[in-house]
Amino acid sequence: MTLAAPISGAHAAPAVAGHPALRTRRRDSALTDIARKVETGERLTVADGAVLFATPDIHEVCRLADMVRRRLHGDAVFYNINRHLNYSNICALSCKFCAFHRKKDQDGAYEHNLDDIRVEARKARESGATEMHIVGGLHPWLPFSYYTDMLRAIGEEAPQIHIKAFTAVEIVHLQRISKRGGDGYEGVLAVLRDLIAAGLGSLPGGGAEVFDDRVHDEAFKGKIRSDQWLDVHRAAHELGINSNATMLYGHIEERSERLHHMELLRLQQDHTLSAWADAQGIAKDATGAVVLTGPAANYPNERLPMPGSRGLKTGYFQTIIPLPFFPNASELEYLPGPTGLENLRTLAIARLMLDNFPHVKAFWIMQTLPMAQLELQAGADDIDGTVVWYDITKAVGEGNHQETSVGDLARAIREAGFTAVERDTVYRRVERDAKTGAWQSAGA
Ligand code: V47
Repeated sequence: MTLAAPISGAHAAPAVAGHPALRTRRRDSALTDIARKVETGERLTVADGAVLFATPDIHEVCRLADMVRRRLHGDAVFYNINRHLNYSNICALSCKFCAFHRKKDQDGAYEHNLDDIRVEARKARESGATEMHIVGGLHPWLPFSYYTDMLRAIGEEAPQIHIKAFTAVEIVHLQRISKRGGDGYEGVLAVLRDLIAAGLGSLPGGGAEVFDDRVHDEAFKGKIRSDQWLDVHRAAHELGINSNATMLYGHIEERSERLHHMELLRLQQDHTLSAWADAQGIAKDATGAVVLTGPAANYPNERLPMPGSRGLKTGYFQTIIPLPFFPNASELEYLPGPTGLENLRTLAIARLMLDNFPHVKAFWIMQTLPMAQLELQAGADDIDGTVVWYDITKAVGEGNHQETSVGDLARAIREAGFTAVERDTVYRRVERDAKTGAWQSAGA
């Protein structure tokens, strides 16, 4: 039986040894220099990113992303036991991509009171969760004290749980309603200080969407722009807490705008990690790039920042989370949303471009678990957690109960060829008593 016809004529591939089926795969020569840079740990340019988006050789893009992912994390894939809590869907904004928001008297509008939140915190503790991930709409009349009381109530019910809460746009909203420290950067710092004192442990990556004014004005006018989003995270890092970053793609943005988004994140992270990189002896280029994804020889001390690392006085971006757009029930419902290949490629490119982000998360709720498994072989090292309830996007034909078990997550990870590692919110390994479920973070 002939498995593959040889390629002939003008497009002939160089002769390759081995199984005849291998001869059907052609390398894109446009990737040769990019592969050299990735192999040696040289930063990719935005122009390189455009080549990675344009190439038909998706296999090579994934291979390169997998190479750097293995340099950073070996065969470990992280998951956590967590609960997402959306305290209210009432929102002063009406972003076109969002199917979550409601106005006060609209069908389906809700807001949880502090007793509801205490119940959720107790359930989270009893289920062994290490994290509560809390976000909501920009609620027009809840006072600032609601938010600090919520954090304190969770701390009372579940003292060991890490609270990752409030996207940057919620922080700016809280700054406005609390009138803490004025409209500028000082005000952001003042609000964050109060929230941290009440129990906030880190910021989630939401609300970044795509850092571009055209896309902002067309799809989420009214939300903060990129400079303010970045400032909120800079302030959180300055105060010593970590955060994540998302990128919502596959709607009205161009691929070049995704690359610009990644470039802005990468630049800010260079500044944040600069002193730490000096203390680790990590060489920088003339632009001050802090590349963490090169070969082992480039890292005389620690390769990755961790809370308490030498020379690290601030928080930092831990993970990039590419979020594929879900059109269902949004004002942009007429758009098709990204394809599986586009999801794979975008995540792999995020791994390659964001060379100073320790982690890349394939959020299984939005990617789906089967897609997340593929992405583990294309740069992702994390799939988020057990989640339980999730209101922001709904899987087709299902409600907001979107729970998966640790067993299912671990099986998906193992089947993709990796070792499942339970982590806490700041990526320390979790040690758990198999009988009682009691847990502690390694090195905490
Ligand atoms: O900010 C809203 C996005 C985000 C849609 O930090 C949509 O660990 C797709 O940020 N289709 C919330 N996306 C989710 C988020 C997140 C999730 C998991 C982990 C972390 C983390 C953060 O979801 C929003 C918005 O960007 N979103 N609507 C939609 N129709």
